[in-house]
Amino acid sequence: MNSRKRRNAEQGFATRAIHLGYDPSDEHGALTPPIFMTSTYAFESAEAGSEMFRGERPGYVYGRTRNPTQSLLEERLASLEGGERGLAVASGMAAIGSTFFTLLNAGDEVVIDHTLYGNSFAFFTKGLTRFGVTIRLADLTDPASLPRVLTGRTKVVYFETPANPNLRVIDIAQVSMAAQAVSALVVVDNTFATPALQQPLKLGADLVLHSATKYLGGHGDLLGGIVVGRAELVDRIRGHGLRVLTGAPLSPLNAFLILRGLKTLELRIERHSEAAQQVAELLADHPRVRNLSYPGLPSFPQHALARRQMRRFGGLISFELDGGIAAGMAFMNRLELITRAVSLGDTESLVQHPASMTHATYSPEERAAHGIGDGLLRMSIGLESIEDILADVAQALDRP
Ligand code: 3LM
Repeated sequence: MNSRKRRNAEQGFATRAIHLGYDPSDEHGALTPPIFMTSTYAFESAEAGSEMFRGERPGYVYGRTRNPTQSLLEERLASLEGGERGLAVASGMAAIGSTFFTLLNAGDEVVIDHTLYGNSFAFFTKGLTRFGVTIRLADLTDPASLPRVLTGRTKVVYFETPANPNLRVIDIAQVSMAAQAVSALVVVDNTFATPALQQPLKLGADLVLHSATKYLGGHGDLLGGIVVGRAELVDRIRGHGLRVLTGAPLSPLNAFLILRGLKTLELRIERHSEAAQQVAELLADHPRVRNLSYPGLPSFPQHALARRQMRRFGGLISFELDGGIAAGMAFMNRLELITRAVSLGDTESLVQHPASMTHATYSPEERAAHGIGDGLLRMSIGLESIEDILADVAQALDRP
């Protein structure tokens, strides 16, 4: 490591997000890291290739497992999350798949919080259960419930905080302590908060994963996923889960775009959080709004925990309107600036209806039991001028 790279490792969050691991003098002075658009790598000799395959010689072999543009992204994300090693893959679901196919065997048990992104919930309850894995659901907002579902077979405890779509906040340190007591690994989906707001590894989690499609990329123009944690664990996920089982690497172009997104992550999250706080306050004062969830509101049930655990409260809000699903749909259709679309964390403000969209994988009974109301709406507050976002929400609420 040259001196510039060494210095990077000790610098602040935004500095590392912009510089860490890259020295322009290594690449003809190019300010921006190059995109290595290659699927395979030439071996210096036949023997060198064989040695690389045996892991006896460092170097790049084939793009399904490693690529230099990805490596830079992995190094930066690992630093921002406070972990040893990162792994970049094709999507958030690829991160979840590669991780769990590596960690689990038939007969193992996984504890999941009952509120997860719809396809993550389906991955566990409809996917892994086909292969002899038992899934136990828990309400992890109440850590006292955890010992009741942990058994000698529990391999992993998995949750999102804040959770998709209703933003429930889970105490990472408390859940990690309880899981450690039975030697279970804790895996946290940090997509909603990003490392700019919380770093689960520092609170006791073993692995953090992301849909990089959201805030990390930040511009709604790519799909990607990231896993970060101890080198031993992440190397296993790369060598087995990614290479052998999912075969879903991130493209070098998308690695480049996520590196570009990371440069403004801290700035963007500040602005998303500021705007969302203002929209949440507007909604809190409106007589037609019910079940409003935003961790930054003093009325939010876990506001004190959110304040302890998060630096700010992020860009997502969920709520229902008087009149339920029909009123919610009408509100969505009246919005003029805020775009009707799934996904989140983009520069554009987005609104969607979880029961019929992102969480349609839950049965109506599961949604009812897990606090995902049929009329619930989820907004991802973007980076447009805050007064324009507020005006759009206000007109859609008040127009008959
Ligand atoms: C969504 N979410 O609109 P990808 N973890 C979390 C997520 O929110 C998501 C993933 C993992 C949404 C996507 S729904 C058709 C669109 C907390 C995705 C999965 O595989 O990169 O989409 O990540 O809530």
